[in-house]
Amino acid sequence: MSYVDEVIERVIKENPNEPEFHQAVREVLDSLRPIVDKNEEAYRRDALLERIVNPERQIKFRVPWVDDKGQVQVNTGYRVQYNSAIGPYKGGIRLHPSVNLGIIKFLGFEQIFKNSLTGLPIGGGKGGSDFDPKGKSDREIMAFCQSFMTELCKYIGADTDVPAGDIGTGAREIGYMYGQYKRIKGVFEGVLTGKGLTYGGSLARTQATGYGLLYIVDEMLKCHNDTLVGKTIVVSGAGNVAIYAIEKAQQLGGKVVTASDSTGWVYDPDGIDLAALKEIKEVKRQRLTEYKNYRPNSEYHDGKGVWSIKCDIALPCATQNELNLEDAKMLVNNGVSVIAEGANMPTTADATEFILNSGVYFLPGKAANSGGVATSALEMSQNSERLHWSFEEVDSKLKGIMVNVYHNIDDAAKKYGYEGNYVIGANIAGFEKVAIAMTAQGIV
Ligand code: NDP
Ligand code: 2IT
Repeated sequence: MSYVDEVIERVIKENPNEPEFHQAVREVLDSLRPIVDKNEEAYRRDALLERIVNPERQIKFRVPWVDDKGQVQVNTGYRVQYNSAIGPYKGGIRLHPSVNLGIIKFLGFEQIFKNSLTGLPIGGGKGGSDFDPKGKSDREIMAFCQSFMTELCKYIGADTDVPAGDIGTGAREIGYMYGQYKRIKGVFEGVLTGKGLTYGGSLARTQATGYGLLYIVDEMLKCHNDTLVGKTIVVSGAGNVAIYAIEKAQQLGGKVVTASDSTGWVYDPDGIDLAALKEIKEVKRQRLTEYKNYRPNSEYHDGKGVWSIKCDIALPCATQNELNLEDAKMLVNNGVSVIAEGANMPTTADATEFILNSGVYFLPGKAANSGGVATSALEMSQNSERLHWSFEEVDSKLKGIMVNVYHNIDDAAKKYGYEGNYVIGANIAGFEKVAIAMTAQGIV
């Protein structure tokens, strides 16, 4: 049996009931075959793959808090500190009822290679809780965030582990967590990113993941003598990533016709009204059903369905496994030419394989959504030097980083004989740097 297959088998056996984690490990390790084949003896001797699939540390803790009725609620908190070979652990905190250890491990594992691709000195980590922020009052959100941080603060720090936002964790939650960290530890430091602009946050971090997604798509199109101008774009999600992907897509001349949330989706043939979407989601925290009140010509549908709309470019920006084989077939039959992942692992394994075989350009999440964490690393730099850069400065750095990520994954794919396969390119390019650092640092 090949080394890669041995390690995949072992991961499945030792981590039962964690299908998303298995999926992420399989996707990465499958892509690494060309580089593992070349270095098999040294990697086997050093158990490099066994070490890279095993988190350095995983922390699981109780999060008790009191709701508005005086009832005590208990959630579970997690932080998986996956790999610190190239920098302090870095990755978001997901607050969603579907969170469990397997979900956090899949996200943390992906984060190692994503963070490496940015070219910045950040290791991989992820955290979260099965807490559901939906329908909670501000006070309940604060109570949860304070309790979560009361435990988490023992394990993080500006030079050890720097969490940030993800699904369900935005500026409000980061603010409450930061306040509690500062109160307990007594230090004002860059321990979280995505902070508010008045207390150490970076300009353009809010926009960064969505903007970065469009910058990398734009660069890829440019390298294939094409542009975003006049393209019809389908987006899923209506959160942080989706909103700023829509904004940049519109600025670059594309027409975005859909958005979705966990209850339904909207189709607006005249192009999404971004001001309305921001008002509904960022200000009022309402459901997408409200969108029709702003745009009477739009359609609202319950459930999922954005992938049935004919488009040139598809941008999944909601959650894992939201684009399956059936969806991929619809997109390809309708003539899609680019699929780029704003979310983490939104495309199922069989859908990814089908897309790669159909000649559609496919940019995997660890490259396509890396602008968010890259800008978090820029926030860390600003915090360390106690300076604040302008929006233009951060945005232009972000753009440069995304252009570099594209060329790194494109070059790696070519170098190993898989031109145009950006899944293989991203996994190999991300892995190479981490592998060299781990080897240099000895058996730790
Ligand atoms: P938000 O919480 O801001 O938005 C998430 C969006 O996806 C919401 O519209 C939400 O709908 C929808 N959604 C969430 N879970 C589900 C589900 N199970 N089924 C259907 N819809 C769902 O999160 P972000 O925009 O920050 O994150 C979106 C994706 O991007 C995630 O995969 C995240 O890991 C990834 N990502 C985020 C980065 C960041 O900087 N924020 C960076 C890189 C990747 P509803 O409002 O109804 O819950
Ligand atoms: O998945 C991700 O890259 C994020 N949620 C952002 C992590 C970060 O540290 O900014």
